Amino acid sequence: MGYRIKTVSELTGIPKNTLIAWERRYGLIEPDRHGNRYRSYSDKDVALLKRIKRLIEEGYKISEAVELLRHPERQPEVARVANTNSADFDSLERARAELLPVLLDFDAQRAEVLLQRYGTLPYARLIEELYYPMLRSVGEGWAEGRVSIAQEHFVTSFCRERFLAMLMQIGGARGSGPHAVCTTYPGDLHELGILGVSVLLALSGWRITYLGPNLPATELHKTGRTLRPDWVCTSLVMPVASSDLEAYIQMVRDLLPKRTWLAIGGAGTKGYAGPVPARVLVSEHWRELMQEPV
Ligand code: B12
Repeated sequence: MGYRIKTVSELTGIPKNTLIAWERRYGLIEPDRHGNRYRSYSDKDVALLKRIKRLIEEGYKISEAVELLRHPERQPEVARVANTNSADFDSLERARAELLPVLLDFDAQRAEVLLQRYGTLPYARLIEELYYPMLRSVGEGWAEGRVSIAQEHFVTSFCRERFLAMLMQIGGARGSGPHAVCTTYPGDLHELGILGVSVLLALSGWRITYLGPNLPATELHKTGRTLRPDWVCTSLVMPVASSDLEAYIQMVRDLLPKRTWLAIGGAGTKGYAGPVPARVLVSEHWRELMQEPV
């Protein structure tokens, strides 16, 4: 003789409605039905439900807990993310502390599992509080000889893929807001700053045409004439001589259609004290783009 649902609920601490919902949704436990009347649970069912309950308390989502019980061989991967309930990520510091070592181990598979847990967080938070700080710390590690070039490349391409996926998922190419064409300063290969900025603008409804890094100024001219965007956004990370930056700003400004704004930002623009013509914004802060009338 099995247990009735009321008893199972008391034994496991799982409400009756939840037991029924899980049965319908996941079918992991299908209790006997006596003459199709009431449910009858075995000891094995109760033990399984207690395990699910425990996994949820450890921080798994119900779908993950069910998956784990169906495929126990995946335990090592999923176990890495136990005790990291996404609701706890008020600060993404812990997420960073978890994700970075996994990436430095070149373990894309485990990184994916971790990301599923953070996946419920808004993209803006992931970019500004997880990916950017992680990239900065990789840069420090590289400069201090703790992070190899291969590790830096791996983390960078992982982040790049996420940013591009976000951009596509938001529909960055179809935004109905201002149109921005984004790239980096000629010779500057650092594209993650501007790629993140592109996602952040797309989240505000901007339409983004992302051209990748290292675009010659003359190409910007052609693209500007063809697309007639509201903004051309260039990122400069490596420091250049102030006179070079001034010449670039002047040339691009002259080449672009009059109505198009030029924004240039990134660590390499810090301290620029040269002239800033009309319809040019030199700033590290992407939100400032939204304050200019287009
Ligand atoms: C990944 C990386 C690379 C990759 C880039 C690959 C790619 N696809 O992007 C590669 C391997 C190519 C690379 C190469 C080099 N790198 Co590198 N790199 C980095 C690293 C680790 C991350 C860069 C990044 O993506 N940052 C992303 C975000 C976090 O930063 P951000 O660019 O500042 O963006 C923010 C703002 O500035 C702003 N912003 C950025 N752009 C724009 C644009 C607009 C319009 C606006 C409004 C705002 C805005 O928004 C962002 C968010 O706030 C940094 C470390 C670091 N601190 O950034 C080093 C770093 C930038 N590199 C460095 C160096 C030295 C190099 C090399 C010279 C190394 C070498 N000897 O070959 C080369 C130079 C290559 C070149 N010609 O550009 C140094 C630069 C030091 C310096 N200031 O002189 C750094 C700081 C590492 C370090 N700690 O020493 N690098």
